[in-house]
Parts: sequence; C-alpha cells; structure tokens
Amino acid sequence: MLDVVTKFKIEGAPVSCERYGNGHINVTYLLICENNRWYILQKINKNTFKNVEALMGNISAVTKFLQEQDPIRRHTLHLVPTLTGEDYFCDADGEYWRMYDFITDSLCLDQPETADDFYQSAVAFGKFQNSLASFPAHTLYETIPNFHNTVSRYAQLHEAMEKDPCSRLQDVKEEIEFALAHESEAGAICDRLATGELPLRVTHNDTKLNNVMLDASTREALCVIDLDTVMPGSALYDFGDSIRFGASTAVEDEQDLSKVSVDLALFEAYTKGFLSTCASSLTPLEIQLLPMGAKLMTLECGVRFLTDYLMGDTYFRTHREKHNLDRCRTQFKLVADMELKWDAMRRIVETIANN
Ligand code: ADP
Ligand code: GN1
Ligand code: MG
Repeated sequence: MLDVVTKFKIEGAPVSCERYGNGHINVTYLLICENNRWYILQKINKNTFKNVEALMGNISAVTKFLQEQDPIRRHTLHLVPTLTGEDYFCDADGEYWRMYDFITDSLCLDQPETADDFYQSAVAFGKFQNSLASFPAHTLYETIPNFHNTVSRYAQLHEAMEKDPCSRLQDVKEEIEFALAHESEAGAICDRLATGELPLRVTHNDTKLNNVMLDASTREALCVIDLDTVMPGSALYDFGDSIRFGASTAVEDEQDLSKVSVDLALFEAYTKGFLSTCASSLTPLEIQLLPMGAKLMTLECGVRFLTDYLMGDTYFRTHREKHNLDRCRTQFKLVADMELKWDAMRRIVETIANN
C-alpha cells in the first residue's frame, strides 16, 4: 500500500491507511499522514468501470467546473494528483488508484437521523444538478451505458434467469413473480427520454444518502461525493434513488421485512429540499413523475440485486450469504409500500410544487 500512497502528492509521511466506508463498488481507504493530514484513497473497480481514463476525465472535468462555481473547498471533491500530475495511478498489477482530499468535520450517513438530515441531502443533490445544468453534457463519457435504463436491467434479469449459473432460480420464485408483475412499468422513464418528453440532463445517478457529506457541527449540506456515475440522465433518477435509499425506515439490507416501509415524512422532507434547489429548472412532467422516479429506481435496484444474486454475486460486494437477495427483498417491499401510499406521495409532491 505504501508503494501506491507515495505515488500521490501527499503532505507528510503516511501514518496509517485503513479500509473505510460502506460503498458496494470501489475499495476505499482512509489515509492519515503526519501533521493530521487526511486523504481518501480508492482502488477503482475495473470490473464495473471499463475505461478508467475516461471515467477520471469525467470526474476531473466535473469537479473543476463545480469548484469554479463554488470556491469553498469543502463543498466540492478535490482530486490529489500523482507526482507526475495525473488524476490516477495504475500499479504493476494493473489496478487503478485515485486520491481525494478528505472532507473534514463531516458526516456520512446510511440512514437519516432526523428529517432535516434528509432535507439537507436533498438540497445538496438538487444544487449539484442545478450547478451542472450549464455543463456541456455531450463531453461526458458514459461510464456505464444504460445505467438506469430499467428496460435493459430487466433484459439482464431475463438473461440471468435463463442461464441460472448457480442454480439459485428455484430459491427466488416469489421475487421473480414480483419483478415480472411490475415489468410493464419499466419503460415509464426511459421511453419518455427516448421520445424527448423528458429532458436529458447531467445527473449524478447514484444519489444514496451515503454519497453526500453533511457538516458535522451544523449538519448542513456540504458536498456530493461518488462521482463515478455522473452522466447524462433524468432528474427522476436522482430524486428516485435518494428516496429508495434514504426514505426507507430500514437499512438497504435489513432482513426483517416488517421494519421496511416508506416514511412519508422523509419523502416530504426530501421533496421539499430537492425542489427548493432545482424546481425552477424542472418541467411540469418531471415534477409530476417524481413519485414514479422513486418507485422505478427502487424496482430497478431490486431487479439489479436479484440479477446479481442469480449470477453469483459478481457485481455488488456482499458480506454474508444471500446478501444480495436480502437487498432485493427490501427493495421490493418498498415498492409494494409505495403502491399503498401512492396517492399520498402524489399529493405531497403536488402541494410542495404549488407552494
Ligand atoms: P463507492 O463507490 O464504493 O460507494 P464512495 O466514493 O462513495 O465509494 O466512497 C465510500 C465511502 O467513503 C463514502 O460513503 C464516504 O463515507 C467515504 N468518502 C468518500 N470520499 C470521501 C471524502 N472525500 N471525504 C470523506 N469521506 C469520503
Ligand atoms: C452502488 O457505489 P455505491 O455503493 O454508492 C451502485 C448503485 C446502487 C447502490 C445500491 C456504480 O452504489 O447503482 O444503487 O450500490 N453503484 C454502481 O446500494 O453500480
Ligand atoms: Mg458510494
């Protein structure tokens, strides 16, 4: 590890470098150097991200653009360059590494502790999207094509069902039934993007609560992180993915499904925060479809976890047996609960948008 760390322009000699955070994709380390200088070191998942150079080009361009709009250092990620001035380092084993300044005095939550925490995360993601409205979207490389194309996520599920390489299909009859019963809705966003009814925007695409940092003392929105999936997309993806993860009454891998439901107070708090920073740039149809964004992103994520379970857990990092199946079940439970609360969700959006 020391070998990798010393390739970057760090200040002070390294003191410790330990695994850090709860991400499912990259391998993250907290590096502490002399004089209490902290950094985030990440091994980029090259199975997920096929073109690291283009991916890092996106992150470099987007962070520079955001830094110009908001000069406060803790409000934007800052890449630490290598000694030769590159944005990443490729080691002798062909593994790719990057480093960021650690965002100090911050909090990163897996569940909101109060509705205001969630409101603040919405302010951060809404501002992020608004700030990138004038970014030239066509210059961004599509790091994962069809990332939130729910129809193509279903196609991957069907492929996994046909292959069933680990003979797990027999264990997941109920989950497959739920997925198939909802398949007719899969095109609700991507079909409208294709026809131009919904506008294509630069979006974050992975707006989990643990991809935003809050100030540890004021608990106000600080900085959006995890920019690997910044690509052209729909505002509904960003809104929906936040609700999926943060408005749930339980964690994403909760095994006791009786604990999993959508908290309407959290849904309302997020909607308020999001619309406070980006309502002026959303179209009436986008606003109307916000509940659908929440439902589809949750359904899609459940389908992705189920697909990965069938394929032998090759994509999302797992920490126990059937971990991806547990994750799939929470997502499908949330979808079912959203359906029960559908009218209330629509009313909340309507009321906030009209105020
Ligand atoms: P993944 O794609 O694996 O989710 P992330 O970029 O989200 O990776 O990083 C994983 C975790 O590391 C985050 O949830 C957060 O806790 C922490 N983290 C990442 N970048 C920073 C940073 N610049 N400052 C402080 N903490 C960070
Ligand atoms: C992954 O990277 P991380 O852990 O923030 C995934 C998201 C999923 C999420 C589910 C690049 O997010 O799409 O919604 O797990 N990221 C990628 O928790 O696939
Ligand atoms: Mg993350």
